[in-house]
Amino acid sequence: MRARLADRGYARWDGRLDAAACDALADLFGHLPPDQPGLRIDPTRCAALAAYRAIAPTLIDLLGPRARPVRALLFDKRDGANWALGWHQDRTVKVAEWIDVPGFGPWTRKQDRLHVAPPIAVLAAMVTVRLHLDPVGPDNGPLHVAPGSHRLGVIAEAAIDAVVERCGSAVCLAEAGDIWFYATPILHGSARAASGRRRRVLQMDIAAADLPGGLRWAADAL
Ligand SMILES: O=C(O)CCC(=O)C(=O)O
Repeated sequence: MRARLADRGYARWDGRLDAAACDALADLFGHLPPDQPGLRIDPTRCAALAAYRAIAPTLIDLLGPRARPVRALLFDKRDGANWALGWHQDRTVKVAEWIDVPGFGPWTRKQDRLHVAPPIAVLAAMVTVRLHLDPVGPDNGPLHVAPGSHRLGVIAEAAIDAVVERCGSAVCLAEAGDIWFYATPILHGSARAASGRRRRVLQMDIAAADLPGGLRWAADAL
């Protein structure tokens, strides 16, 4: 896993979640309003899930003993809440307070949420995991990634097409219970799902390090 993640920037977990772990995850999706594609959930709650406990040893092996979820999102792609996302890097983290620290910015504040783009080294030290509750075939809005793009630092908008051309693209298909691991800065995107198909995913960003200069992950302040 470590070598695959370092080299290509993505890897499927060697195991698969069992039915009980999937059922507990499915319960989380009960809180999602029918027309809403995604929902942020409390990342500290995720650490208690059987699904998280199953992958915790791998995360600790990758990032160290302080590996913990710092952001968690439920995605439910389906009729009525379907979307496509073009190629992009996830560039922001959610923090507890605004403290001006060199290398951090720009800042955005929406309702109670404060996000900042950190130096790329912060993102490069993170792993993103996606836990799948439904089979994901080519027509079901799978994630596409550009292998190796996680090693290229911040990729300017204007350079994205050329990077994808150079790196190529890989499709992350899944069976129910599969888990994909990504280097957080990897270029990725996804297409709409075909009509009548559902694609539920719990996505978590995992970090082990504290932020510098007194900044705190929002998750650590919950
Ligand atoms: O799940 C998806 O379809 C895309 C998610 C994504 O690109 C993101 O969270 O940045």
